[in-house]
Amino acid sequence: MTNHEGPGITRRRLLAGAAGGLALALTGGRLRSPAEAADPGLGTPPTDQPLRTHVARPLDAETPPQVFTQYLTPNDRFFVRSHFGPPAPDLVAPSVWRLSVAGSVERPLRLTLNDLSTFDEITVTAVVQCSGNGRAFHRPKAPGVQWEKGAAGNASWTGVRLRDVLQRAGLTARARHLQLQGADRPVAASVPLFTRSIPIEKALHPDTILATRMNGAPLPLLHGAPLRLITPGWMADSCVKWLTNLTVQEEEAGGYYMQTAYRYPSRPVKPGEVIAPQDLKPVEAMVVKSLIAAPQQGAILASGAVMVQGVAWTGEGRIEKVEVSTDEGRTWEQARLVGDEAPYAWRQWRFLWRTGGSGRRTILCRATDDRGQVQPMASPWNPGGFLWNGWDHVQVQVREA
Ligand SMILES: Nc1nc2c(c(=O)[nH]1)N[C@H]1C(S)=C(S)[C@@H](COP(=O)(O)O)O[C@H]1N2
Ligand SMILES: [Mo]
Repeated sequence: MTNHEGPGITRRRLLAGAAGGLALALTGGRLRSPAEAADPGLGTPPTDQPLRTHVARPLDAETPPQVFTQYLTPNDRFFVRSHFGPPAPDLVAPSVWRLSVAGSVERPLRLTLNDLSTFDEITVTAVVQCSGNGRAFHRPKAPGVQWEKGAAGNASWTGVRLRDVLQRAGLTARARHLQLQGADRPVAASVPLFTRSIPIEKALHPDTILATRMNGAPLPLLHGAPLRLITPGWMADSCVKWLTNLTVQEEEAGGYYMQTAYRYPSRPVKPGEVIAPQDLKPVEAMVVKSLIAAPQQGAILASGAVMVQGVAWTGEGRIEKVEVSTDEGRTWEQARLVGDEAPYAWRQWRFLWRTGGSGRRTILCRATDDRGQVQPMASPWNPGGFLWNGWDHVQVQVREA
């Protein structure tokens, strides 16, 4: 596997970026005490780690990386992304909310939440990740919300199979794509709706679900209540929230959010290059990725044994290994994969680092999946700043014990 280095990106620049502004941005200038730092808090739930807000209205906020010491990301610590904010609550109240299934179907449906509860229930644990997660690390900068590490989370999603609902409606021979529309609306009528579509194969996949619950609790409004789509293994722009309309059709959805936004070049491109429309494909599957959850950026550690921990996941495959480097990528050692393993969830990992010496050190991690995808030092540049999966890095200060 090649290292997809974006043009002009060198390892030195990557590490210089890690050492500079990012360190302070992530710690807010606060450093942990040596006692705190020596114990990264294995397994202990985070207490006071609010989301980091990028945009207040509509809310775009990311999860601080230390929350990823937990396997499941708590609902109130799960990143929030929405183009227009949630619909007015009365539009999605159970008394008025309906799911319409229309288009190339034999029997159009209008389902209440009660109707949906008659289908078999299924729970899938899956990572939901914004396509723009890590956009802040692309060089040159790509326009859009400058997400760092936390526009992703791992949750258990409970609901019914989209396939079962579509089969009740009965697909016709023309069914190629499923268009998805939620109840959220832009403030101005001139702004396009967040209309998306997925290929019918993904819609009929037995793990694709219409979710009403998140981590065992009713789906929060910010995360799409009363109903959202979960496309396990795929980027979150397909996970339409506040879902009201399913339309079976021959073509991909039209409009800005399917035809212009959330597209990725199918060949390497240079920054500023004009890309022909046929060379841009919708963002679909996730790419292999790992993150360091502890120690935190900027931590002060007593020299000795330090437990490094994090998570790793990939789109349609499984995590084979996670490696850690504490010498700026010259040598790599394998981390231990621990905890639950489920197809679309992330895998936790741990690495016991014997620091030796003292001074400023950078911890790097990279994951490999069973399809031979290796997390690259830096991800290929693309105009949307999507699919960042460069090596993760955390910089710490090691002090004589
Ligand atoms: N209806 C609707 N669904 C949506 C969006 C939206 O703006 N409107 N944003 C999408 C994007 S880009 C992301 S990253 C995820 C975010 O899901 P979360 O807020 O539950 O983390 O929702 C997706 N579903
Ligand atoms: Mo997103």
